[in-house]
Amino acid sequence: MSTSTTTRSPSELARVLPPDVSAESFDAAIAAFAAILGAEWVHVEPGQVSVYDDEFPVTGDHSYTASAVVFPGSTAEVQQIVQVANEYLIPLHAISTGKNLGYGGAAPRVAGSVVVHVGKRLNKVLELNGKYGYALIEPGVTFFDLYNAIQDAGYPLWIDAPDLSWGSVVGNILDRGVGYTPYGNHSLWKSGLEIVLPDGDLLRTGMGGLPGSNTWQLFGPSFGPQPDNLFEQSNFGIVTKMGIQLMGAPPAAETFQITFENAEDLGTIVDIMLPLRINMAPLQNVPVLRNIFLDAAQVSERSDWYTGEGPIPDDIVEKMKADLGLGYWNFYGTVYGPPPVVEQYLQIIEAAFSQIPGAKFHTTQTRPHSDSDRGAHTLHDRHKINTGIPTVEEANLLNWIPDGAHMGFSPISAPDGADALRQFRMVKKRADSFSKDYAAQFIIGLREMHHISLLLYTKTDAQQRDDTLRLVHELIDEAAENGYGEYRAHHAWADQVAGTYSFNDNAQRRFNERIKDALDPNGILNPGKAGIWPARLRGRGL
Ligand code: EUG
Repeated sequence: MSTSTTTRSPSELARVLPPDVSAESFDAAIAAFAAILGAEWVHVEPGQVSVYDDEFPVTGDHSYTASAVVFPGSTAEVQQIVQVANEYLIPLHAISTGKNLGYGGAAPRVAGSVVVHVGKRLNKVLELNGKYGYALIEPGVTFFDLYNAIQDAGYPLWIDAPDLSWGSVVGNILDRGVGYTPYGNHSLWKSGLEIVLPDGDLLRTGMGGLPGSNTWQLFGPSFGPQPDNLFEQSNFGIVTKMGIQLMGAPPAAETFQITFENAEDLGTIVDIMLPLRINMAPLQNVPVLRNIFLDAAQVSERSDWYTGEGPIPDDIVEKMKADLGLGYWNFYGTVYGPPPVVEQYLQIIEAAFSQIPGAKFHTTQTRPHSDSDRGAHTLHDRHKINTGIPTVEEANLLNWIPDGAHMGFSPISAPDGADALRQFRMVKKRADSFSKDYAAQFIIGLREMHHISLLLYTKTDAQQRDDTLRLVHELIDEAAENGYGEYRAHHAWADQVAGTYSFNDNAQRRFNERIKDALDPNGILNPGKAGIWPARLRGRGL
């Protein structure tokens, strides 16, 4: 959790109460929380609570401001907190560590919610198993923590790091984060959950349901339905433990960078890529295709290149490419195995992409890290990420513009050249019209690509902030008109995104609401998260 100072001015540090809750009721609930946790683990001072504001504010008001924060020290305390919330109808907003930059940070969907900072005190690696390669962890364990625990134990196991490893492993998985080793689809590798349900009941999924079982983290399903994925991007329960399976370290690994000259090479790149990826060889990891702005922002600031009005002109883009030794598109991936296999896979990859005129192929060996070659920076950072080493280098992106923040626009694309080009042109055209740089990457799964645009804005500039939010709203609608949907969303556009999945009179929404109402009849847990509203607060325009 960030401890940066509040973005709210002192005069704004007023108390924000939840909907339908009187000050008396609220105070009684706070007293009950303090009786359970001890007063030190209940924060109500606006100065303490405001550090849970979205680090990247998307509005200028208190739409996403919490009223209090509580810090449970055990699963039993989480259950008791939930029971108090039911009694006083207090909306809770459970977070692990609350990073989730570009998607709302730690902030609740409903103003006045009480943040349950689950990971603050529940931050242990409960078990690390070298024989089978798994960990059982609590929500406060960050990617760095898990990495360090593995190093301390000396096991030849890897984590699968996201771009920024300062956040929670559990939180990342529950918001369907991605990583970049062969285990990059994080959702697939969780194995066994412990969950406090919205009425305070306690559930262990999978083999964890069988007393005395020693296979909880070995086999995700068990007998009967496996509900685990219902707890991702939802508000159906508070996860207090998670099993996660870990990749064994391979004998060798090497990372490549292929630079491609032209923006319009995108279609050919993707079409060459698919057959190499879909069978998990020779492209074994989750490769990424990043455009020039994303890479340039790792090592320079926008004002180093351009200080004029409007989007960065083409001749400046050419200068960036030349100075940095990068292409308009830059493709990064890693191959793993015994050294001869690594060597052979690299040769196949190089040969395939060399069909594209102007393509240049590098590895960490042929393009060493050096201060004089800034274009090598991302290659070496991706090598760390792709070989299980946590970093936070990608945060350099925020220095591209002053007081940088971003909103994430994240449609899924088929791994097809024509689709990639259509999505690229769609975002680029609208970004240009807002004088905003298209800084993006395609993250390549097996049969889909996450097309992530980091829509940067100066967070202290209200006009830029409001424009960027408008841009996101427009893009979601345009994408949906073309059959494209997002994989993840900030609270501010979750309802809109959920609304695009509208088949059969919004059957998905209706299904989610039926589950929500069955599990959470008082509507206390993360109301509105992922566009799922409980009956009590539905249709209220909150
Ligand atoms: C990134 C950012 C995302 C995401 C996946 C990956 C990486 C940025 C803002 O959202 O969903 C470099």
